[in-house]
Amino acid sequence: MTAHAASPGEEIVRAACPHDCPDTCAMLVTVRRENGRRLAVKIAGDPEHPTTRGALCTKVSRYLERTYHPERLLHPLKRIGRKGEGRFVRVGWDEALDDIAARLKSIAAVDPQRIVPYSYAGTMGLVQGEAMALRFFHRLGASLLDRTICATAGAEALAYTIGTRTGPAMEAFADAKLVILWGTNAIASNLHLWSFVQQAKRNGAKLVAIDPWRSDTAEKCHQHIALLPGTDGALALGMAHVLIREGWLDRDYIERYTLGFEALAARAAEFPPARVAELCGITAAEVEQLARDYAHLRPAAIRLNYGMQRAAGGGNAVRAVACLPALAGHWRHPAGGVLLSSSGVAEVDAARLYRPELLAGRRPRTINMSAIGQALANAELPIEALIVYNSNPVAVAPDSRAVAAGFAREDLFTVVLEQFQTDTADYADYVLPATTQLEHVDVHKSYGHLYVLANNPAIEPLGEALPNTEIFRRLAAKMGFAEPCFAESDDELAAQAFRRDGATAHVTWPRLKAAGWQRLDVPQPYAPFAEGAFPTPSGRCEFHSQALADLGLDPVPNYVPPAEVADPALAARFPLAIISPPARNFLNSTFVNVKSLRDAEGEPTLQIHPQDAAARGIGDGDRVRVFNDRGEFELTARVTDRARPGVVVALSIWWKKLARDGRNANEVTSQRLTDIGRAPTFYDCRVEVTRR
Ligand SMILES: Nc1nc2c(c(=O)[nH]1)N[C@H]1C(S)=C(S)[C@@H](COP(=O)(O)OP(=O)(O)OC[C@H]3O[C@@H](n4cnc5c(=O)[nH]c(N)nc54)[C@H](O)[C@@H]3O)O[C@H]1N2
Ligand SMILES: Nc1nc2c(c(=O)[nH]1)N[C@H]1C(S)=C(S)[C@@H](COP(=O)(O)OP(=O)(O)OC[C@H]3O[C@@H](n4cnc5c(=O)[nH]c(N)nc54)[C@H](O)[C@@H]3O)O[C@H]1N2
Ligand code: SF4
Ligand SMILES: [Mo]
Repeated sequence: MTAHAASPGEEIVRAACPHDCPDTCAMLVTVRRENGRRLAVKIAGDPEHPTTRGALCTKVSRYLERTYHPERLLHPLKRIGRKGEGRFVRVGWDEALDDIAARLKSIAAVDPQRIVPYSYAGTMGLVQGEAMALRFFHRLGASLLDRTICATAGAEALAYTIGTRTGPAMEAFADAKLVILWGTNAIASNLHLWSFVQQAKRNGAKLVAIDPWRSDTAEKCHQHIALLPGTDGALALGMAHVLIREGWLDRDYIERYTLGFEALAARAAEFPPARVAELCGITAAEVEQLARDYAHLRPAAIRLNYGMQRAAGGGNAVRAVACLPALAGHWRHPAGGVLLSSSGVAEVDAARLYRPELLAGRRPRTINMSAIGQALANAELPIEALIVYNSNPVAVAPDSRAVAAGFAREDLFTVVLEQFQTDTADYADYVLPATTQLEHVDVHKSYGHLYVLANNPAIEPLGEALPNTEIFRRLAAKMGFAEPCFAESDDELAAQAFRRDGATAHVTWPRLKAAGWQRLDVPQPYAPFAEGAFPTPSGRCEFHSQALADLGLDPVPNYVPPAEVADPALAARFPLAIISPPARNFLNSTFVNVKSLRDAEGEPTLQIHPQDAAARGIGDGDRVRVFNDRGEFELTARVTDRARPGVVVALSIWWKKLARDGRNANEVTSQRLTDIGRAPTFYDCRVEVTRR
């Protein structure tokens, strides 16, 4: 802590941004002592961290406003109103935990699988994430949760293609000559990558955005290809078609380091630019030009983001894109290749951290979090208790009417660990107050860069809030779980987070805690597949995947059209596609209750193209109703050509209760899953829009 000397009476604490964002920023929190308690007075990005470079985004610059928010939950609460109504009374920790333990024991006596955890990435911290929680649920024998709501389509598609989740380092994007921002509004969702991309631009690189919507990012690129949602697989196969037709291939790379070129070539032959143009709603010239640039502007770095895998064919689309750098040989350069996630580099020591042996041979059923609405309605596999932490499913899970109906079940016992009274907390029997990142210990890896980080607590917990770990520790004690692993401290958990070999072999908790962050032990410069070495079964980039064939799936990337386009009757009744990508000032549904950020975002809006608006008599500023067979919600129309014809855009994820009609975009999204990875299809969704 020497480099950033604090003023007298102040101290600077090294912390990490906990949010579900690829940038995982290194933070410096300035703390002062007031009335015997520590008070955080300033939060900033660490200027020495190589990707944070001293800057935090607008959202987390407001983290103090969020931490000291007057509506922070500071005491355990017990429901007195109807489910969803949000009426609670304050209770003591012991009373709450005694009652919860009694309820869980009586359910577990019949079948512990009737108890289900529901969690995602409210914090990305490995300690406050699943460390104590999974130990607890494993010991209990509760249902397992398949955590699919964000990334599994892309993650599994990458696994079948390149064997892991990695790509060019974030910093290396500065050296690319072509940057393709493919389904990513980096200015909103990956700000620090964007600053390296701007460096590339200043060095003469061409920037191309592939996105149905003219996002802030697309607006600043040299070219924007506004394809229809869910058609990326066709575009990638069209690029492969042109590369192969023209012989723009790195034949040596293909020969040495790939598997199944002939099969891929046969598939790509089915995707001539004219056909691709029709499928994607773009021009054949755009396909040709993109392939030409990809072959000739070297190295080319593709930044893929998860937005493009939220459709029925999301897995195949990621696979198709992930084949491109091997065809053209871009992996040879540190600034070439494709980056969807870097989370495969630092490996969590899951066996030590999560203690699967506590299952003691039991094999509980698995519930897919993306279809929680269906799971809560399934009488054959009843769910009697839900324990929610680090997630806000009533706002974020698809097909929200079904989700809310499930949460409203009177026979369901629901506990929600939260920092705020969210839409989900309104349905809880007990709400348990959780600490924020400034109040607890944690350790982080990143899915965007190549560093691990420590989070030191800056202040004491506010009110009676407790870290998730401590809540599960106390609950374990009430349940009579006596294993020593339930007594471990947060520092002990942090020390067990990473494997002691590979890229994290040199990481020790005391050192990380003091330094704040450490680079992973990978070569610098980093070009993971310059000489093949793909961690796939064949050791090659698998254009053809035997593992997929063994599952009865198409072994070669194909174009799988959006499910709601593939159904012509449905597509005719609901002529518009809706996408609900991240709003810049929110992080999923986090920060929606921070007034300054909500004010910056304004109100829930629907961006609609002038033609589509005119056809429906909709003017800018009109209230509109968006609906399909699953549900409906209301927004204010923004008539703009940033939305392409046929596609409407509702930036998300609003808290339902902070929207005028008490609803959000997930009223219309479906519980259908992707081709690979069992993931949600938020952006594979057809609607009609009318003026109110
Ligand atoms: N400010 C902010 N940052 C965030 C988040 C947030 O909510 N707010 N969320 C975080 C999370 S959880 C995640 S998973 C990440 C990444 O989350 P992503 O959902 O990938 O987010 P974006 O980078 O905004 O990219 C989505 C972009 O893809 C476009 N898109 C939608 N459908 C398609 C499609 O079918 N094809 C193509 N090519 N593009 C499509 C959208 O118009 C949008 O511009 O961002 C993280 N960062
Ligand atoms: N329509 C639509 N829906 C979407 C998406 C979309 O683009 N469009 N994006 C999807 C994606 S990519 C994702 S990742 C999911 C995100 O879904 P979630 O992971 O549920 O994310 P958040 O909505 O941010 O909710 C996280 C909650 O965790 C709480 N929290 C934070 N830290 C802690 C802690 O330490 N302890 C406890 N107990 N609670 C904590 C926060 O207060 C917050 O309410 O949403 C998905 N839903
Ligand atoms: S949300 Fe992302 S960009 Fe913002 S501070 Fe956190 S890691 Fe950095
Ligand atoms: Mo996500």
